[in-house]
Amino acid sequence: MLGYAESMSDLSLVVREAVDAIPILDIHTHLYHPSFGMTLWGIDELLTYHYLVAETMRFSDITPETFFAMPKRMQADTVWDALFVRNTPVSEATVGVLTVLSSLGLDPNRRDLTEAREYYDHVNPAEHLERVFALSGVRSLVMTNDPLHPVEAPLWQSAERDPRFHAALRIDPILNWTPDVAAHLHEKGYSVYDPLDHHGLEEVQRFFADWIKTMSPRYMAVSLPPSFDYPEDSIRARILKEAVLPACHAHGLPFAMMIGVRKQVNPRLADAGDSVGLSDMAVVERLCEEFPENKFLLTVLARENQHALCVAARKFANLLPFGCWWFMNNPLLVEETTRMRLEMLGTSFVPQHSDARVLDQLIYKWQHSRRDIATAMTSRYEALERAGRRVEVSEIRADAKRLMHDNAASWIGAPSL
Ligand code: HDL
Ligand code: ZN
Repeated sequence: MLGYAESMSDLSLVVREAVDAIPILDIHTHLYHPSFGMTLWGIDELLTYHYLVAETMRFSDITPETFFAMPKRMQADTVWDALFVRNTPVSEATVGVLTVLSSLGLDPNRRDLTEAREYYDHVNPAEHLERVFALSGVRSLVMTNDPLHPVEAPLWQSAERDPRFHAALRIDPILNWTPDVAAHLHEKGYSVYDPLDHHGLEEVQRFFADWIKTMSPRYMAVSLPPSFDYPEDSIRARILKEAVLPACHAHGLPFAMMIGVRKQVNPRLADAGDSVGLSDMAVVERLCEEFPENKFLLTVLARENQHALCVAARKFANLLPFGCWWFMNNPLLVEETTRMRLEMLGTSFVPQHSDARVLDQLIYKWQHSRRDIATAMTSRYEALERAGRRVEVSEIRADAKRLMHDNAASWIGAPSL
């Protein structure tokens, strides 16, 4: 269909088709190279995703301790019974599971897991991986890679790499410096001691340089609490200023900050035990101003911080908002946040990342997000129409390409489409 959309209903259809047609670059996930054998997948992992565990605890009289003592399959049965059988699965995480089942050709109306288990017990993992890429529309993705992880770190020496899986050097333990971290780096041959002195900071940079050489990451990343401040008289601020940002600049890597998580407010829930807090975006503005040669990726966890994030991005072109993270990844908030960003930043941001921890989640996280991003985009094209400005289909397609792939690709040095 050439030329501009004939009517509003055509417009939303054109936008939806344009967004759906773009192969996605998923800029933040918790998936791994297939050869690492670390990627979670299948119906039991889908159902025991920590979002669903938290929800199950609200509907079930089972204690977390009892739940976590169960075998994985029994945990999955417990979640399924509580959220999908005895109650209506209306939450985003439960609907997501049903989107995955439907997309795989399984019946989402069944009240049992027999068919799903039959599929997953017999599917060829490599074939399933390709199906997930096809059904989700993801062309490539960025992992979360921890050089201090005892299982993952050794795999980087020998395991086969899939070019669709880009690395991200995740440095939470380094920035949340402890004597144990110092001991670990020292044990690995870096003359690092606690407390960290100037030479130690140089050694931390050498540690980064070694892992950047090993992983070829697209960015360095960290999650930070709402209390994160800069400048401040802290070891975290020193490592950030004297090791992390110089290393990022030296290697041409963006620094991705994920701000607003309050860790383990309910430790009994394990991975489901983290919460959200309000962050101060002035901190981000100070970093962008002090380090104008560094590029920053930023996602924030609190809905209330999204507007200030947009304002900060208007002030600093070296700041790129990305995604609707974690508690933000719900249809209402994805649509609201994307509209806000379009209205304040035009198309100069990355609307979404999946944050997928389970391979199959790529299917629902992207099917749902593409729909909500397209709705937000349509609202802006309608504003153009009201202003008397025709919208060309070619413009809509170009915008979709920027938002769903090329903005992320250009920022992290991946090939554009
Ligand atoms: O720190 C992070 O990258 C977060 O995404 C955590 O992994 C969090 O537990 C999560 O899974 N959010 O969706
Ligand atoms: Zn994550």
